[in-house]
Amino acid sequence: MGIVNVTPDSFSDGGRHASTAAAIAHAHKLIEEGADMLDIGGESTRPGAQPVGIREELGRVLPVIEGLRGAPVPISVDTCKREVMQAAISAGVQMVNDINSLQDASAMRAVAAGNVAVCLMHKQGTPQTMQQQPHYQDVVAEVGEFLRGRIVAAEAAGIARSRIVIDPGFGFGKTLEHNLALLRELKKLAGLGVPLLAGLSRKSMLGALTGQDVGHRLPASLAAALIALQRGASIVRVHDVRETVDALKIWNAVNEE
Ligand code: PT1
Repeated sequence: MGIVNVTPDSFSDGGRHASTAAAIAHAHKLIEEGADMLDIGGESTRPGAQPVGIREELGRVLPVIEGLRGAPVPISVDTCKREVMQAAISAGVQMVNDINSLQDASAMRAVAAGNVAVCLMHKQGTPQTMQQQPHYQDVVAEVGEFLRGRIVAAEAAGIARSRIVIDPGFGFGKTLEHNLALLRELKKLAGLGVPLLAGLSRKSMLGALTGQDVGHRLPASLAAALIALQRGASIVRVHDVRETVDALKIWNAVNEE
């Protein structure tokens, strides 16, 4: 899964058009590099990020989704807002990636009615404050219990199990030790019986381990993606598609024997 962030272009006064065109061009580049799906997001959820209003987020992601109509890979929308989900579903996305795990009942209904896939992700707290004091007794058990509950809730709302993907939410209200425990024991989450998505690309846990700033975390990101796949992930959400595809070619070749 290739990441396409749609953020306002602070340099261009052409405003929306420049960032829309840049995001669509980037999406095409990721497809050419071998992405099997794309995740389009208009609201940052990294630690400390500020929320974006509905109109602003819609204005960012919808033109990109519309511009990608007919693309040869499925498109996911990264949002926790019901209005954005509905508009994106009408515009043809095949998946909703909700870091809030459809805990908003209207978001749950929108996805159920829309007949699309969904990624249910664990987080503790909200992006503004989640890294202040993450706390768990047993992070792997608690994340697993949460995700199990969300699968049950989604199925009860009419979302078929075959349309559900789960995600431990690396970096979302987790210390380095919590993130490492989740990666180490990812197999336990794979045991919940639905495909597992892992988003580790360029995250601060990799910076904490390597001392590298965000622009120099590609080697760490490749290692993390491979480890996640070896431990049961089916989808890796990454910025660097070409490099990740190459790494996976080695893993696939070895596994074919
Ligand atoms: C993710 C994810 C996401 N991550 C899914 N969606 C982000 N399903 C956005 C850091 O610690 O893992 N899974 N959508 C980006 N969020 C973060 C969080 C970015 C933490 C950076 C960090 O650096």
